[in-house]
Formats: sequence, C-alpha cells, structure tokens
Amino acid sequence: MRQAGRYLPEYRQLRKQARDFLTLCYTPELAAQVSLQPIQRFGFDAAILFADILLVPHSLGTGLRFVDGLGPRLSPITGQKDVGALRPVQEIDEVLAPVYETVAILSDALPRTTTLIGFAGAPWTVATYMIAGRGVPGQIPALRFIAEQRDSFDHLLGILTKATIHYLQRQILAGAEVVMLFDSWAGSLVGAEFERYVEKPTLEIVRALKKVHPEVPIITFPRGAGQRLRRFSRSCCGDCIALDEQTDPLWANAQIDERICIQGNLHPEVLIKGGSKLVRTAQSISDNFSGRPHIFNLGHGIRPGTSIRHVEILVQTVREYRPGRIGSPLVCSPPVHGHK
Ligand code: 1CP
Repeated sequence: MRQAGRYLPEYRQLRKQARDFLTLCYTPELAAQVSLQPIQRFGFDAAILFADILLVPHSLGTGLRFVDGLGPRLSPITGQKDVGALRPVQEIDEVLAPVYETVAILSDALPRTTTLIGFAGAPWTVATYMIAGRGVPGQIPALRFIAEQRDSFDHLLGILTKATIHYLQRQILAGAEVVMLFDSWAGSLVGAEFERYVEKPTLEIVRALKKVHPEVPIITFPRGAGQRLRRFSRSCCGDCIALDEQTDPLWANAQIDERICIQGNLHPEVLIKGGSKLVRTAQSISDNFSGRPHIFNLGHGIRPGTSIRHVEILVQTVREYRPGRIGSPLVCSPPVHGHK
C-alpha cells in the first residue's frame, strides 16, 4: 500500500527538496529514494514504486497538480470532446518514461530478497478523478456522467484500460516483480455497473498481463467492495486480493478460495493508536489467514501522524509471531526470478 509519506521525517525532507509532488514523482533518483526510505528504516519484505495513480491521466494530457493540504486537482473531463482530445495511448511514455527509470533504479538498488511492486490505478478509480477533477466521496460526478453520457464513459474506460495494460507491462519490463491495481472507489458501484466497470476492465488487464508475463503475480484492491468481494474473487482478482480494513477477515477467509493470496488488513487507526491492541490485532489477522498465502499489510495506506515506533513494533510482532493454526507460512515466498 502506501508505505512512503509524511509520517517519515526523511520523506518530508526530500519532499521539501523537490519543487512539488509531481517533480518528485518524475525525478527518478529522488522517487527511488522515497521508495527505499521505508525499506531502509523498517526492512519490509517488499518495496512499492513511488509514483501516483494519477500519472496515467496526466500522461494522457489531463492537467494535474497536487495542492498541499488539499490533494490532487485535475482538469475535469466533461464530455466526449474532452475524451476525444486525450493523447493516444502510444504516446504516454513521453511522460511516463521517468517512472520506468525509477523502477530500473530500484530493481538494481534493492536487496534480492526485497520484492519490488509496481502499480497503477484501476480504470474506474482513475476515471472518477478525471471526471470530478479531485477526490470526492460517493463519486456522484462519475455516476452522473455514466447516467447521462454512457458511450463517452465507455470510451474513456477503454482508453484507461489500454493505457494501464501498457503502463504495467512497461513497469514489468523495467524490473517490477509484482504489480498491484488500486481500485480505491470500487465500493461506489453496485450490481451490473460493478461488473461492467470494476470486474470487466480488471479481468482485461489481468488477462493481458498474464498472457505476456504469466510469472508476475498480480494483486487487486477493490476497496469497499464488501459482499461483492466474493464474486470479484471468482471473476477477475488475479493472484492476490488486498482487503480494506472494513472487511471482516473471518468472512473473507471463508468466502475467498484458499488458493488465492490475501493481503491486509490491519486498520490504519489501530497502527496509530498502538499499545496492546495493535499487537493483539496483528496476531489475530495472522491467525485468521494462516491457512492460506497471506501478505501482512494495512487495509489502506499509512496515515500522516503515525508513530514510527508503532510501525517498528508491528514489524517485530509480525516477524516473531507463529500463527496458532497449522497452515502455510504467514508471508508469501518472494517470486523466484529475483532482481536483475
Ligand atoms: O509508498 C508509497 O507512497 C507508494 C506510492 C503511492 C501509491 C501506491 C502514492 C504516493 N500514491 C499511491 C496510490 C494512490 N494515489 C491511490 C490508491 C491507493 C489509495 O486508495 O490511497 C490514490 C487514490 C491516489 C491519489 C492520491 N494521491 C491521493 C488521494 C486523493 C483523494 O482526495 O482522494 C493523495 C492525497 C495523493 C498524494 C500522494 N500520493 C502518494 C503519496 C505518498 C501522497 C501523499 C503526498 C504528500 O503528503 O506529500
């Protein structure tokens, strides 16, 4: 998930050095340093590329800036004219090339035992930001766009699906060993719309990547999917599903085929609060998933203000704890091919 960020003094320091957030993302030497910071400090088993899901719309020609304290602001897509004006997918590397360079630097710099995760936003989630121009709860602007201009929405989703496949393939070629697809707003769609705009594009991306790179594990994150996780896990989930913190681990363990890896799902607030509850909850999550491949993780990114000491305690707890039930190891084995 997000393991870099403002809770780390070394991140705040680098962030000050770069002119702005986008410059940080597009400067490979600095972006690689941001990815390495949590690895150097905590020794996590996997590093995640430092970039943002909104770089794909940016590469398609959408105006983007990150405003301190407010978050991302994009020039909104209002109709077919804006969709038609997006840059062709074949040209996105003109903007995204520095990201592939960051992946290559990380691939060389990381210890062989530390897995490198590349990522992208899922088409639905990225489309919600492109239409609203920012993050909004409930996704009303995108839902209205679907209701009023479905053909244009389908066109936009098709472009984003192609761009995402291309982007992730390029990250894999540059050295990403696992890729993760963030559908942070999957929970705002239900029924046929969930199937059409969450499951279908996810399946298309998973199939396209598996065709070319069958050995690269894919993690999907349909945040907020709730009960829909059951069908998602059967239709399109890739090798591993990341669970948000709202999902009951007992329920998920029972509903999702035990051959599918689960990632998650400690509540970021439990990490903020710390104490014995942090240790107990981490152990209980480990116990719950001990009969299947499991990647211990949070249900969402580490929040600003989280104590570094709490992260250290969590890592120590997870590493030392032997889950009570008989089953497969707590953490998935690293992929066999290792770094270049
Ligand atoms: O460790 C890492 O930081 C990995 C790199 C990473 C990832 C995987 C970043 C850097 N962002 C993301 C994913 C991302 N970005 C998602 C999907 C995961 C999730 O649900 O959080 C989303 C929705 C975004 C969009 C985004 N970028 C937001 C949310 C906006 C909103 O209002 O909905 C924000 C605040 C950002 C900025 C951002 N991106 C990354 C970081 C470390 C930050 C914080 C920047 C800062 O505080 O300086």
